[in-house]
Amino acid sequence: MNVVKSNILSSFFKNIDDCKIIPFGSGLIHRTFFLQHAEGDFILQNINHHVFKNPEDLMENIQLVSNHLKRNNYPKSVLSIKETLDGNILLQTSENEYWRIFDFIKDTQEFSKPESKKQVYQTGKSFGEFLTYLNDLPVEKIKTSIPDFHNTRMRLEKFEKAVLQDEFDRVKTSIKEIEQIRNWRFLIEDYEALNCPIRIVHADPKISNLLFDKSQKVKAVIDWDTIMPGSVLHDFGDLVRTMTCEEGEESTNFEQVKISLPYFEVLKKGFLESSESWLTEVEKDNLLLGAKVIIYEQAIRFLTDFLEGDKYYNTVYTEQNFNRAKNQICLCKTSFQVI
Ligand code: GN1
Ligand code: MG
Repeated sequence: MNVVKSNILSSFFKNIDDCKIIPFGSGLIHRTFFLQHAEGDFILQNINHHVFKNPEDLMENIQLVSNHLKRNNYPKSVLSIKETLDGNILLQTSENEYWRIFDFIKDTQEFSKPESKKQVYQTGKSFGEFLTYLNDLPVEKIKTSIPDFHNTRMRLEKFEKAVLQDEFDRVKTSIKEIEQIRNWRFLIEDYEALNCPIRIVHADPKISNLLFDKSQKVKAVIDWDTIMPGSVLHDFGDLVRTMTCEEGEESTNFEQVKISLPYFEVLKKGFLESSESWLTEVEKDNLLLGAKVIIYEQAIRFLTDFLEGDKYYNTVYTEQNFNRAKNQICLCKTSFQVI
């Protein structure tokens, strides 16, 4: 599956004789390669169009954001698209595959989970800064890369449908968890009552979507595919979800799945330091609700996928989505202890 056909490369380069292509990174959604060419180093990607139904839209978003950040002297590296020889930002092949190329950002390192309080702080600050630089780009210009991505109400409806259908006879093993999901329904109402402003958000903020330089400073925010109109509360919430628990979402060490208060505090400090000036009072006062809602939503998503037979998230063992859901339920419980 790692073969990249020469017609793909020759759509981007006049000369493809000395290309070197190696599978790259840990992403589960797209197929990603490191590409060495006489013109330079690049990232070549085959976009998963089952998850992203309109690859053109997300590429247009990325180009807009990239140009906007460059124009406004954003202090970090940005994603730069390499166009095809015909001047397109995306290649669609006759087999209905979508390919794109970015310039490679050199001399970086990645982390899959935070290793220190300092990294948690830097992550909060870098995503706050990213949103700050996007805040004066008109939100109407950005397309919704995945419709209803953080529509928790709709996620809950889909969950109820999956419970009702119980196609894989898995409801009987998840009675407790289903009840818990139903009991937290009020979080949706609490969130909706805020009427948060719709802004441009990253929608997948986590440490693995940052590139650090060799001196441990953040060099770039990456994975811009989910950039879309949304709420800052959701981005902050996802940061809490992924950055404040030392056990990751795969952990079955459920007693240890909890929000670390010192991590929560530095995350919030970093995030607000770079975004406070333009956030509304409602947003600033409800960051914690954002965390509760997003953790709740993730629990719903994992449990729904378990009930539907593991169609969306990759799994390597049968109960994996069930365990992920239990993990997120534990994390959500501890979010009620944060004040
Ligand atoms: C997916 O593949 P990854 O880790 O970037 C998902 C996120 C979830 C996450 C949970 C497009 O992200 O929304 O929070 O899994 N992305 C999409 O691990 O569905
Ligand atoms: Mg992602």
